[in-house]
Amino acid sequence: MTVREVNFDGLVGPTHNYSGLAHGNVASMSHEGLVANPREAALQGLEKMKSLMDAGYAQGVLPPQQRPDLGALRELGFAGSDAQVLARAADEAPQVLRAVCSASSMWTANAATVTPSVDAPDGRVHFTPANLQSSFHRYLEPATTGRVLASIFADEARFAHHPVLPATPAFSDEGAANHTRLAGDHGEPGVHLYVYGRQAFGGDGIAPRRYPARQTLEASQAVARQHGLGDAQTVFAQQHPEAIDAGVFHNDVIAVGNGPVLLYHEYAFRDEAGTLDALRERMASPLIPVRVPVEAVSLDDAVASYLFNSQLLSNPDGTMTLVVPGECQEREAVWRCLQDHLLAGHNPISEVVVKDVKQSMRNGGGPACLRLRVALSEAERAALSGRVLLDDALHGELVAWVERHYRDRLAPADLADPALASETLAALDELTGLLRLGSVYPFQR
Ligand code: SUG
Repeated sequence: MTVREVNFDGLVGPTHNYSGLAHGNVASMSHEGLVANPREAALQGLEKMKSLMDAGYAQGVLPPQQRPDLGALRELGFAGSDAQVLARAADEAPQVLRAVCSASSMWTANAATVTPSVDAPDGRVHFTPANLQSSFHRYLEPATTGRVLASIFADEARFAHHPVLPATPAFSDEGAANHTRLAGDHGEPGVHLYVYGRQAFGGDGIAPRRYPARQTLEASQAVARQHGLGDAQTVFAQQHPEAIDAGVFHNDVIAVGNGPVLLYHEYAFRDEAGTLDALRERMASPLIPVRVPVEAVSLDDAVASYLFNSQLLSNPDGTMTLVVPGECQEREAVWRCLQDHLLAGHNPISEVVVKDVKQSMRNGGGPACLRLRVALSEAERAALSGRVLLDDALHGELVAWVERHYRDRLAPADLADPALASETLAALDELTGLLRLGSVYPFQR
């Protein structure tokens, strides 16, 4: 069975802006108020997708969400016409308006956790949308995420969709950004590494002090249970609290795995040796750990460059390509580590590709945040609904769609403009036709 990983990238939505909404995410906090360029952001994302597609990797696309989320504003008591709702929110609760305008669904690594069919007892691909309850702007995502995933992965004989975990701190779930599947090859049975920041019930209480831990052990365990994974297939490891306090708000900011390779920073796990041992005990193929010591790359350099928020991709000849953000070139220690330690070392990484996703990076989203990995067999790929696998024609249509609808300047103050809301709805209505997704947005229902 040929199983390939498909990277489903989130298309950046027309309301992309810098509102400083994410506490503990250093880039989001430090870029608050900057004027964003939504058009450039979407085109940067599409360029990344196209170049990876051209290089032979399977590439998919997921649509942005409906923003501003007028339904959320109405639930919060803002009443009247759409324009009145926006004007009242802008006047009485500007922070709430910023949150309901966030284009944060672009970071599809947080959309869901996915288990490939080869690992699931019922032979189906399993999905759980993440509740993203740690922040209000992201808590608004899972309902639409669930509808989008159900519309694309609609064949019930092949795909299983689970409910979002209870949206409460004990089950705080941020999806695939805290989940790594390790296996000799994508088609072989894998071991699932779930990384959590804190334990809600019991435990020894050791947790970050400065910034929130966004994933709990209990949430990760519940996802593994929903997907039918047993002890022999799962490892639960606590993230190093110091890393979270330095701005590592997801595991994918400090580690990335692919096939048998786990590329990670010395401060990724609270118990590094125990985590590697537990993986080795369970894996059928030898684990290939690639460790970056703190002397080579400090936590600050890791957070600023997003070295570990890279995509590690398998090539047909057994080598791997690391897709890093442009910011890695700007930090000397990081660039040196890439050349001297990673490329020159004994590991399958044979190529580094640099991508410019600066618009997303300023909100703390690198190449790996922008994609949800779904390993699919040929038959599963053929069973997808909608038009979401990228080819030249779809890429061209999406670029033209962005150029037709997106602004090239958006400051937080512009979010109150009622024209932005109507422009966005017109764009999204056209997009669901283009991607053949049906009525996934609240305004279409
Ligand atoms: O949840 N930023 C996102 C970035 C998510 C990155 N994803 C992964 N690491 N997988 C977050 O912190 C900032 C939005 C703003 O400030 O306007 C934001 O939500």
